[in-house]
Amino acid sequence: MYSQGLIGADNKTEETQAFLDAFQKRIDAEEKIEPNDPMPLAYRNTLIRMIGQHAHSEIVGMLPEGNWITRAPTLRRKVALLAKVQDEGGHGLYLYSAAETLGVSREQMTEELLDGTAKYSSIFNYPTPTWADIGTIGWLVDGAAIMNQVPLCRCSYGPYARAMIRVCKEESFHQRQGYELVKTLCEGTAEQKAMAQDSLDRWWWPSLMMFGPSDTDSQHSDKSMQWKIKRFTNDELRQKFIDATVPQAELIGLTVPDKDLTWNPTKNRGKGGYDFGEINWDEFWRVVQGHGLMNKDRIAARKKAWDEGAWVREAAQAYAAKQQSSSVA
Ligand code: BYC
Repeated sequence: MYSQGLIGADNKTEETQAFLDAFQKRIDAEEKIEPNDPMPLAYRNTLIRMIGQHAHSEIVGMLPEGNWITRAPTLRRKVALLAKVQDEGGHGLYLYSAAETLGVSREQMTEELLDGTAKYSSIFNYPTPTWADIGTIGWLVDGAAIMNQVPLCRCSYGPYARAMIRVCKEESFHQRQGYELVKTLCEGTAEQKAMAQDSLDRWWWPSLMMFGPSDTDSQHSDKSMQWKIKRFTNDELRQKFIDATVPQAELIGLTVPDKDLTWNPTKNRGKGGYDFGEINWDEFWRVVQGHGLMNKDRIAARKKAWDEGAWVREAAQAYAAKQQSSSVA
């Protein structure tokens, strides 16, 4: 794989202070780090963890929405939903490929997802019992993803940064179609509007949790900021998301389910921002540790797909081996 012989990747090469300083100098100069460049092992491992988690989130994220493809109320909605779910599959594939440039295989990443070693976003462990949830996911979940991922287009690791550019363009479209869906429900019957409000009530807090633990509890943020993998902290991004999203809810006549939500004109260095209520961190950690409503179903679905796809992988490998031996001959 690409990592062979690189500094840090073999666990033997010494990472001297001079090497680490030179690496940081490249980062500070906004140079992109590419797969064959020397990099500290911790930088490599941070990216493998984060890109792997991101790839898994995209693939697991197809499940809650896929649940509604056969029940979309109109052909137009079905086409948009099919395309969106397919886009998420594509994002997963770019991201697995980006992680592979760091010397990890897709098989290994998948095994780690299935055995619980690797994480995926907490948000996908919530169920989608109503059609309004499809709109709310586009609006809030893709909205939160964009807030988090636009800065990742400037991530110091080249393959991740480049993958994010296309992903963000597609997520922006997803966010708009989701908001348009929720807006349509809000302009419909009283029952439809109530369905939209109920959906917002269930998804608001889990969407805020997508940004990760508060900065005081985030283990990886400091190092990731120093290496310019992350450009903003978890709390900074969460605040930006709240400030952008609350007016969108108000515009369509929905109420954000937070009694402590108040406009604070002194926040954000005098630009203003919302104060908001306490996030239920117990719930967050419970879900992250595998005890959310849908964790078991999600992993079972991924395991079934992986097991049932074994023959495809074997056939592809046999075909590749045959092609290679005939080109050698
Ligand atoms: N869920 O030190 P921290 C999408 C874990 S969008 C589960 O702050 P970091 C999509 C974290 O991994 C969603 N686990 O970590 C959208 C760490 O555990 P480990 C995916 C979480 O990495 C629409 C521990 O908590 N987006 O795919 O600095 C449709 C401490 O956290 C969560 C990305 O992955 C969570 N919400 O910051 C379809 C974007 N939050 O690894 C699909 C890229 C934290 O030490 N990732 N943890 O065992 C990131 O920006 C960052 O990894 C995070 C966390 C902000 C998520």
